[in-house]
This record gives sequence, structure tokens and C-alpha cells, in this order.
Amino acid sequence: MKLVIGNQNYSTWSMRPWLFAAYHGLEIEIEKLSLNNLPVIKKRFAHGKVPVLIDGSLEIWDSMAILQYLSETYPDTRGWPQEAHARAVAQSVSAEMHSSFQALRRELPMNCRKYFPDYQLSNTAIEDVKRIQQIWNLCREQYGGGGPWLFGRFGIADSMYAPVVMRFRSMDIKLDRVSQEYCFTVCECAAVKKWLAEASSETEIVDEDELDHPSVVLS
Ligand SMILES: N[C@@H](CCC(=O)N[C@@H](CS)C(=O)NCC(=O)O)C(=O)O
Repeated sequence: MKLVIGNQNYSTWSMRPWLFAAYHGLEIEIEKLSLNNLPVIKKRFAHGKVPVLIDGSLEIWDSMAILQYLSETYPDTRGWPQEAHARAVAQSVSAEMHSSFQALRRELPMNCRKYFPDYQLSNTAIEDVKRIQQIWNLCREQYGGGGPWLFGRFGIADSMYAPVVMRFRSMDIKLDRVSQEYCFTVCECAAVKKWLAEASSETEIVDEDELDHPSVVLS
């Protein structure tokens, strides 16, 4: 199996399945394509985006479908909670991440290498940040008893929200206590640290994902 991803510093959608595979130590080859060279991605894949998972003759595009496939192919990973209510909520919050938070995406592009002090958000982006904290509080308080992740053990929902944690980290977004603790869990995870180390070792700049705001390079 091979997972084709974009630049690790910027590619939020790539981070999601990559993290799930890395957390579980799945033996999957990684191929990286530059987001500065979209014609190559568009020539290679009909929908013209990354990530893509290749399993023999099968190509799976879209992060959610890839996560679902990995979880089914490696059942020990248990991507979704076993209990039906928890699973329905995990699928709801993951789908919400996949389909919503446009202001957050626009105003807080992922840039793992950088820290942006005094970054000001619009009211719409502030509403997105509030909703995400509400989701994290709901998951942690009602379903997170078995461990530090959204549903206790690490799952697809955590993979979906990990890039949001990276955005909050770069923009130093002020969060409530439960959300801060959850961000700490994500940032301390060995697989996330590996992603950050690999993102830091990249030198390529993708101009359209760079913010016009003073920044500090994170070590
Ligand atoms: N819905 C897709 C989104 C994938 C996506 O937008 N990927 C970005 C990189 S993070 C991309 O390939 N952009 C290239 C383009 O839009 O031309 C998913 O969940 O995988």
C-alpha cells in the first residue's frame, strides 16, 4: 500500500491518514508530491488532489474514505468507537470537520514550521474556534473516560482534528482547559512529533499557504 501526500508543512488533508497510519505503525509506503506542482498531481489523479491511498489497482481519494479503508483493512486499529452511540458521535464530529469550518481554513492555514504572534481572527473564525471547543468538550466529557483522546483511545476523529491542533498551536489561540489538555495530548503524541519533525525538515515554500503576518520559525 502507498499513501501519496502533499508537503507536510502545509497539507492538512494529508496529515489525517498519515497520522492514523503512523500512530498504528502500519507499513505503508509514503510518496510526497509538491503542492507547488499541481499539474503533476492533476495529471496523476483524476480529482487532482492529495492524499490518495493506492492499494494494488485500487485508488482511494479523499481523507475520510482513506481513513475508513485503513480502519477496515487493519481492524485492530479500531478507527471508530465500538459502542454505537459513541461511534455515531465520532462519525458526526469527523464529518463536521470534513465539511465545515471554512473561516478557520481560510484564516488559519496549517504552517507547522511557524508561530504567528498577535494573530487576529474574524468573528466568523472565532465562531469556528468556539464550535471546535464545544465538540472537544462534548467528546472528552461524555466519551473520553477510557484515555486522553476524544473517544478515549486514539481514533479517526482524532486524526481529523489533529491539523486543527497544529493551526491553534501556530496562531496561539486561547482555549478552554479541556481543549488545552486535548491539544497537549495531540502535540505530545510520538506520531505527531514525527510529522512535525518531517515538516520542519522541508524547505519548500508554498506561497499560497503562507500568511502575510509576522512570524517566528518554530524549532
Ligand atoms: N476533500 C479532500 C480534500 C483534499 C485537498 O483539498 N487536498 C489539497 C492538499 S491539503 C490539495 O490537493 N489541493 C490541490 C488543489 O486543490 O489543487 C480530502 O478530504 O482529502
